[in-house]
Amino acid sequence: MIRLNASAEIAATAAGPRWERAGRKAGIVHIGIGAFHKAHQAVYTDDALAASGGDWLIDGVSLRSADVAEAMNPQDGLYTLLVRGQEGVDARVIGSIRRVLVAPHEPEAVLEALASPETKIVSLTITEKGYGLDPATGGIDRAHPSIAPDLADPRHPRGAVGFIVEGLRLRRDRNLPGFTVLCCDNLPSNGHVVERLVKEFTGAVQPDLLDFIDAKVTFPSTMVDRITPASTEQTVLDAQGLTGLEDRAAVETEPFTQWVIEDDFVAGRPDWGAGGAIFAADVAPYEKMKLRMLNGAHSMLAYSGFMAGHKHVRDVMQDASLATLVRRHMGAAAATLDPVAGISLDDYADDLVRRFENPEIAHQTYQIAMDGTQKLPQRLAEPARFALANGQKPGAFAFAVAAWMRYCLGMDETGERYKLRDPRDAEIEALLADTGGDSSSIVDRLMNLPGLFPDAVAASPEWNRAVASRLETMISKGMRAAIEDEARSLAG
Ligand code: CS2
Repeated sequence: MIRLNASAEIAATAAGPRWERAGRKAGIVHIGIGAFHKAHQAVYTDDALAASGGDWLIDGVSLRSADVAEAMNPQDGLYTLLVRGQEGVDARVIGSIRRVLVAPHEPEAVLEALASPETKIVSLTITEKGYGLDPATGGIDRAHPSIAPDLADPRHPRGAVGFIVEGLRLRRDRNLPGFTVLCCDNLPSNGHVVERLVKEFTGAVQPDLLDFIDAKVTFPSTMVDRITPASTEQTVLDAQGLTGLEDRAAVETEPFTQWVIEDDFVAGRPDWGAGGAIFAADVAPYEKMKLRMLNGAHSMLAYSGFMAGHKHVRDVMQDASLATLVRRHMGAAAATLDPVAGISLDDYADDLVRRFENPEIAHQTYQIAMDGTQKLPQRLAEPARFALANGQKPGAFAFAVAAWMRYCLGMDETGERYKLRDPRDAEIEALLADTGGDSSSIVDRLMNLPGLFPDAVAASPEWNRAVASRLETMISKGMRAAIEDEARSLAG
């Protein structure tokens, strides 16, 4: 079998890019290249190149592992996107990525890409934990592993913020224009978050660069959405079956996709509207809706579903009681939102349920359960704060948080241990070491983890009782009983 690459007969497979790649330059450096970028922004960029052309190829950067580069570079950056819908699987070869750089192996090449006159946009998908955000202040965490080494040695960065700042310093020194920093992670007001981090970091290492950043760099916020499970051996086999070419970099995703972007670019952008991106003056209402309804429900069903023995989201949705709780969660989350222009929140919830039910997508509950401390504030704690302050019942959020706490115990109901996979897992384990399974002390300890819950929530007796009673059932009677009790209490 011929390996997918620029000289393979892709056109013969009917799946190949329908636009000319040769001679185009890269206008985008994307930090954190992985399955999500390949199933989302890179696809919009491929559509934009097909519709309107331009020098908008993407140079991807991996901050840690060489795996993506090793799979993609021998294929000239080409890969197959499998879209798994109820009607079947669609395969398409995406051509928008030019190459992948591995930052720890070739930091100079990454800096040169950032400082290239051709680079106009630096986009990011490095997950919530990649930013070095101090959750208690919203500013930089100077002790964070992605920040501390770069503060000490800013000319040789390792983390995303350090790379961006050093890249901007080089541009300023070479009299080049700035670029747009485009955050595509699930953080509220993600552009503002990154702007604050970049400026605080700059203030600490190179304060004379701040004027350049103020004048020449923008940080539009974006809301990104596409459910993208980790690729598996099956992804690769199905891609090969459909295109007839060997492809080690295939990814799979669902048919639904959404991208809402603040249109504030200092040096232009691809015609992403051609791929369906929406440009809005204020992305915050969309972000909040997605974080609280989609991601909040995801976290709830991931912790409770994992503990109840459901491996995938689609299995959770076949569990009638848990599916009821997913619906209830979306309704409670919707009640904390302002109206979103042009969107019916009821219809949005119906669509989410259908997406979660998609039998073709094997999205693991354990994958979503990862990094809970980075996800809970915007997904569960903020809507809980709103509910408590506005006389709404906090039960849906309390159930979700109790399920996360149960998960934090690190042992399933058969006695099997698993890894929490959270950057604060050691802190959590130490806090829970002597609680002896007592739900009130577990709640007490975890509610007071710095930066996780706003004071108004952590100090609310109503909230603490609501979480502790549910956690007590989860521990003493098991997750199945807790789910049934919760679903029954809604019916009654
Ligand atoms: C999920 C998200 O892993 C998670 O925490 O909730 O990755 C989710 O699938 C995406 O945000 C969907 O756009």
